[in-house]
Amino acid sequence: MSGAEKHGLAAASYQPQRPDWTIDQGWAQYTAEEHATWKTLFERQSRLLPGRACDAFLEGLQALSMAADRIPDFEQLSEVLMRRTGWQVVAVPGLVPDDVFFEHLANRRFPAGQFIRQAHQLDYLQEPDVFHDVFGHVPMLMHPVMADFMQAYGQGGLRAKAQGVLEQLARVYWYTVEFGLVQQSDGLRIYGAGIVSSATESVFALEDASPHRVRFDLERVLRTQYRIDDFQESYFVLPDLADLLHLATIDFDPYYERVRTASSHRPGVIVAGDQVLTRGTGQYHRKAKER
Ligand code: HBI
Ligand code: FE
Repeated sequence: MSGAEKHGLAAASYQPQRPDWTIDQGWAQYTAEEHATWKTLFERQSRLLPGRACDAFLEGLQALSMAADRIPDFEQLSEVLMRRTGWQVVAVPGLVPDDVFFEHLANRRFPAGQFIRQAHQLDYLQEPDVFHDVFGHVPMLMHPVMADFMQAYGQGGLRAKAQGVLEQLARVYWYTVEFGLVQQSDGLRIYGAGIVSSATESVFALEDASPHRVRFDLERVLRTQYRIDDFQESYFVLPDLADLLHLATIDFDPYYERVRTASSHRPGVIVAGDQVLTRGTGQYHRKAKER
């Protein structure tokens, strides 16, 4: 492992050795400090998530029996995951090109960042590291519906790229897999990996008065921009996780036809037709702009 990889600078400068961009996880090379970073993050989220993350996430996490005190070994995770939903976890240096990413998903391989964030970046980082990818995504891959949805996204991603609508499709991934909320019988819950892997956003997404919470609608989401630099201004809520199964099986082409030429929505707006669960005050992002 090069110094650049260890420090998470990998993707920009990295020359893939293998065409699929996978690397060895090199589990034995993680330092005590890196395992300690995992432990800090793991324990913090384990305290926050009961009552906030959806049942499927909490059950998946439990069944994977990840330890608090060390970064998981991908081969061990893959064994459990393979038995449950036929998925594997493979190591990559960081972000990989879209087509490489989609090709993995289409084959039920989840590419997880090998590196872990440094102790001074516990709350925010640009590239997906092992905590975001493994703690955030892998528990949901234990759920058969998410397992099928992610594979369909990989297949659909290759097609959307060819049709020039990848920007629109990526919004669906963003507002479901990364930042999705779901209506559970006992309340609103998180299933998005970007939220469950963030201490601050786990609270903000559910409890803050600032963001909008709007019922998920495919065409609306295909047209909605998102932000990658801060909390979301709007969250989209699925009535049921099983709705992802519908999204995994329908033909997107008629939607692409309509949204290809349509204008896009800014992240913080409410539009005609929205089923609004919470109309946000927008206060957080207004203040952020002044900072
Ligand atoms: N690579 N490792 C990794 N993880 C991602 O989530 C990822 C990626 N490459 C591209 C990508 N995501 C997205 O931009 C696509 O969903 C469009
Ligand atoms: Fe992610």
